[in-house]
Parts: sequence; C-alpha cells; structure tokens
Amino acid sequence: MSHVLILGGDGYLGWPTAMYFSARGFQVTVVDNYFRRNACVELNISMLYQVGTLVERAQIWRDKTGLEIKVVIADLSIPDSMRQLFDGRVRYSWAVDPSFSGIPAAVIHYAEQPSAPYSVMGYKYADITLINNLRVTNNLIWAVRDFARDTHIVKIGTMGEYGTPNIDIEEGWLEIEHKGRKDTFLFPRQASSLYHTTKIMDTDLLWFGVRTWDLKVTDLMQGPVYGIETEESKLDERLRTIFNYDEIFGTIINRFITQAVIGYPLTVYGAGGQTRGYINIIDTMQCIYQSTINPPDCRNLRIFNQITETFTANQLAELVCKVGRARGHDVSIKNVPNPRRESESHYYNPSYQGLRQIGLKPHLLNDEILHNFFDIVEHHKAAIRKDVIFSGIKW
Ligand code: USQ
Repeated sequence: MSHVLILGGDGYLGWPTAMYFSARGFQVTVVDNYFRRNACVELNISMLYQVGTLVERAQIWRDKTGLEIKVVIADLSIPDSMRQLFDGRVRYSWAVDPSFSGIPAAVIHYAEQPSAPYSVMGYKYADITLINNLRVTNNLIWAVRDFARDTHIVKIGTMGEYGTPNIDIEEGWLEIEHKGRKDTFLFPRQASSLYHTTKIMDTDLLWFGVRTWDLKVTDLMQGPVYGIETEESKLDERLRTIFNYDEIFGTIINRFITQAVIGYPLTVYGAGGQTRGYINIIDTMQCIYQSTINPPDCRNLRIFNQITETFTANQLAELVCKVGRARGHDVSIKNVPNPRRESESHYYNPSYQGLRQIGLKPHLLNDEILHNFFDIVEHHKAAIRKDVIFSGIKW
C-alpha cells in the first residue's frame, strides 16, 4: 500500500483529504502544528462548531472504519521537523514490515497560512505568512531532494497567483514569441495579497527544484473552496472539517451562507463584479486524489487550474439569497466598501480542462448543494457570532 504524507492535516482541506485517502486504501500520515486553531484563539475568532484535535478525530476514524491515520504534531517551518518525516526517524506505526522505509509515494502540501486578509493585517502577520509559507516549502524541497527523490510533491497553489489579467489564463504555462523566437515560461503572475505572493514564490521554489534536482511536482492553482460535508465525514459529524465564516479565514460562499442564516446582509465587497473560479470541497478531494494517483510522466512541474466554474461576487450573493429566502430566511445583499485592492470589473477567462482530463467529475453549485449546506449551518445558528463577520480589514 502506498504511503501519503499530508502536511497541514488539521486544516479545512487537510483533514478531509486524510480521510479520503485512508478510505481508498492508502497509509496516511497527517502533520500539523495547529497554526490555524491557535490563530483563531489569538484573534478571538470562533469557528461554526467545535472540532476535536487531530488525535481525537483519528481515534473516531479508527473506531468507525478500523483504519489508522497517523498523527504527527510538528512545526514544519523548523527544518528538522520536516526532515524527520523522510529520513527514517518518524516511526510509521502501521508499517508491519520492519524494512519499510516510510518514504511516501506522495506528499500533499497544505501547510501554509492560507488567508489573504491575515497576510496584510500588519507587519507581524505579513512576516508570519512569509516566513512560514516559504520556509515550509523550502524545507520540503530539500527533504525530498536529500531523502526521497521519487516522492511526488502535490502542492496547493492558488488561482490568485495569476491575478486578473486582461488575457486568457492558461494552466500554468505560456508560450511566448519574442523578436522571432519562441519559448515557454510560467504564466505571468501578479498577486493581490502577500499570502498570494508567497504562493507565487512557492511555485518558483518548486520550479527550481524540478529544474535543478529533477523533483516530480504537481502545483494545483485552486480557487476559493466551499462546503463542509464530504463522503467520509457523513460517517460521524465529529469527523467534520474546521469551518470558518469570519472575515479572515472564511471564504465567500461559506461566509454568505452563514450570514444568510442569521439575517446579516450578505457582504458583497464593492461593486461585486470581481470574478473568481470556485470549487466544491468534494471536488477538491477528487482533484488531489486524481493528481496523486496519476503523477506526471516524467520529472516535471505539472500545473492544473483547480476550479470548476466562475462567478462574480454578485452572482454568488444572488444564488445564496434565492435559496436562503426559499428556506424562510430574511436575506438581503449589501454592497459594502471594498476593503481590498482589487478590480471589481475585469476580464476573466481561465482554462481548466486538465483535471477533467485525468478524471475529475465536477459537482457544480446548484440549489440542492446550497440546501444541503444550509441544513448544516442552520443547525449551528445559535453559535454564529456577528462580531467576526466584517470589520473591514484593509489592504
Ligand atoms: N468577497 C466578497 N465578500 C466577502 C468575502 C469575499 O465580496 O464577504 C470577494 C473578495 O473581494 C474576492 C472574492 O470574494 O474578490 C474571493 O474572496 P475570498 O475571501 O473567498 O477568497 P480569497 O481571499 O481570494 O482567498 C481564498 C482562500 C485562499 C485561496 C484563494 C483562491 O482563503 O487560501 O488561495 O481563495 S483565489 O481567490 O483564487 O486566489
């Protein structure tokens, strides 16, 4: 059986990914330092519901399925914490064969500070974001270079690396003709936050590792994700992922549904014409899985755009408003002054065929998906805090 290492295994995507691979026969190890939980405590942000620690959720998973997810609590920005995962010092308890090296077939890298607003709240937060994200990626490429050259690195990047250019966005690469000569380069990047800037720099680190040491890498440019439930979390609600609806860690659709449930006017930033590519959390699972089981043919930096459809902020507000009202909620939409420096009306035409070609079957946003989502959020209505929804963290 293949071993998959999930860095950032406590996060919104990390824990569902761990269950997804475990359920499909992989040996799974999750690694996390609880950064996100601790940041929420420090910033006085509460999540929609309490979530058990990784050790507690791994125990519940074992009770329900008989499958083990190994948990390592470690700060991966410390080089040795990363290296111990690859050099034989961490004992992988499910490895019955003593000669088993533990070297993972794939390492899925989510271990980053993921919030754009957090990264621009002030110098301290910009520094945490830059140091954490870049050091973790640098530690990873060196650990793979030194101990595990065949391990496939699957990295979550972001569509925000491209920004909103006035030309079509390709999947990672662009052929350029200049003064009669042609070459292929990374698609031009222009981030709109320091968080997104670290993702650009991550891509550059990975590309260096591929060119110089022949590393095998898939970089997934993902758009904002929405949803709570995955096939695996349906087994027991204590297996659900962390869910933020606040201004710092919450993403737009998750926020809008939570706002609708408590009658808080949906916070469309500015004119609301800003367009992004979106993806359901269950499709994120598919994308990560298909990318892992279909590694690139050769030592390569393979890039996919991990979205399934595009919407403006206004369109999302309208969709949530319609379903919320049908369920009897008092939903309204309010265009609040945009706290971000971003274009509110722009061309946006990304290509995103690659993941479909390797097996993604998209679940597009529709009323049924929104109704199921409302069911869960309504259940936790009493816990929703209005004070964390909007204070206007400025860029
Ligand atoms: N927006 C609103 N109202 C809100 C929240 C957001 O209008 O209450 C707008 C924003 O102005 C932005 C868009 O919705 O234009 C998306 O914002 P978001 O907060 O959902 O997502 P973002 O800050 O871009 O970051 C999120 C994740 C990040 C990931 C990124 C993908 O937090 O980890 O990399 O989505 S992307 O946006 O494609 O760069």
